[in-house]
Amino acid sequence: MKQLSYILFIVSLTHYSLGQGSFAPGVGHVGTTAMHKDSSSFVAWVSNCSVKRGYQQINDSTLGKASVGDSMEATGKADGRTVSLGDGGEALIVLSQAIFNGPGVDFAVFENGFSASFLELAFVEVSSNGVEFFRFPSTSQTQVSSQLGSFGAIDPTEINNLAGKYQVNYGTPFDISDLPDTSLLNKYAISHIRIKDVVGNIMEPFSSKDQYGTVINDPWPTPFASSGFDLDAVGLIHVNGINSLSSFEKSPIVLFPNPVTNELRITTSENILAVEFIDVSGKVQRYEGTKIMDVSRLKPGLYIVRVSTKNKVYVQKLVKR
Ligand SMILES: [Ca+2]
Ligand SMILES: [Ca+2]
Repeated sequence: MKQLSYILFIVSLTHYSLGQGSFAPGVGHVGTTAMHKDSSSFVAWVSNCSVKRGYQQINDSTLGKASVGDSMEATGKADGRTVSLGDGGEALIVLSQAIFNGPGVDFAVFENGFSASFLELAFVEVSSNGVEFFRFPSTSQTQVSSQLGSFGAIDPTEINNLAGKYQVNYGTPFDISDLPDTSLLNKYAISHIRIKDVVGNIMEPFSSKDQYGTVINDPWPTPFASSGFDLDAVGLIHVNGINSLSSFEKSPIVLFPNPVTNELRITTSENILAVEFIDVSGKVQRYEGTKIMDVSRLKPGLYIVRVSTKNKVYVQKLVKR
């Protein structure tokens, strides 16, 4: 719900003061975790999306469902064009190549908020089998004593692990490490991402709650065709088996020998800035800029090797014996 709300927002000039909450601040402030769409961390963008729309306004089905945008608007690089999910609506992305829990954040979700404080929020969930989904543990410290209103302001420092924390062109990052360890989720082969609109209504039975059971206050009511979370794009950072990703060139990196015992060589015409070895528990060991390295100290097992050059990141699997 952006066009109408923009005008009303300017008129109402709602303010938020920085630093009320415990979490990272908005774009342009020290300590923000917002990721610009041109960040070289993104190695791919999701290429498909299906949407289950919610009602424009969950307590009044006569208004119909949200209808702005097509699910294709959520594919490709973030461009400010979006699909509106409606109250409680969902977007499901089936990844063409699985993503994995690498060092730091692993993917980022883009919305089209037009300011640092007009935010529409969504839960983010992932799955490695398409059946069991696990929700990132979210926190909202926004007051719950009064409904925010259709154009209410949210302080991003009061929001964590909810998509929509940051404004247009800036993704909200997610780290798979934040999810619980369970045999039902393979953090090295995440195949699905699901994004579910936070219903802003703070009253039962409609309210959405964070990981602590606290109600999440979000702009509402929303009697608009563009109601709810507006999904722009999902940028991927740690992608397994890069070769079949259309947006990625075939890797010119070769690791040998593979399996390796003592000395590993990396052949590439590019300058290597860093090499990281990520084991199945997510532990990272880092080597700086070298093409021949002694890996005899690595414990035997399967590793994901992340090779960073000036412009790209290449990912290959390696077996250590
Ligand atoms: Ca991670
Ligand atoms: Ca888009």
